[in-house]
Amino acid sequence: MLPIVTYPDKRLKLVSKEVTAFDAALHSFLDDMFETMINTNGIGLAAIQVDRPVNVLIICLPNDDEEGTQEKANLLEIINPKITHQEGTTVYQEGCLSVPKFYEDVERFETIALTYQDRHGKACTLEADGLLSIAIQHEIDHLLGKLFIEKLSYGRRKKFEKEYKRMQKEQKSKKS
Ligand code: QAP
Ligand code: CO
Repeated sequence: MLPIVTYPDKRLKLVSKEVTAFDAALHSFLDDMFETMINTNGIGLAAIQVDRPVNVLIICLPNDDEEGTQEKANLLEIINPKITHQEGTTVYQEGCLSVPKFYEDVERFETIALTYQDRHGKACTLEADGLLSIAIQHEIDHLLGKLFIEKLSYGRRKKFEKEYKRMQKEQKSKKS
């Protein structure tokens, strides 16, 4: 388990760097990211959220049944992504492991196409829509140092800051 960096930590604002070494260290980091994401009930995680500003993100959507199991067979490991096409708009209530317990509607492109590399450095392409497209866009924003709360309207952002500060105060008083 790796510790998650949470808002308002400034490290979340860093722009991540390209990955050039597709070696055993990268593979064990990807495995640690997966374990961390599953243990924290996440469906997507960017490396910067575990304090590594490199262009790596993982996504594992739950099965579309009652259990909603996340199978490693469905894990997507996306390295050095580049969006090559984007089209349409869609709105979804997003959350983020780095902004715990807060969910708000965000507008994204409906369909995207991208190129990326897998854990071995192999060039891949992917077309995505639905939840996968939203998750990829959310995680690519992390690589650019952006959080979903930055996409909220002025009023909703103010409401978020107020609620989040109150929550942090409550957490602090519980600890001490
Ligand atoms: C990004 O988000 C995402 O607040 C991944 O208490 C967002 O995994 C992909 C989570 C929207 C698709 C649609 C958030 C877990 C997980 C929390 C996550 C929390 C526990 C968020
Ligand atoms: Co996030």
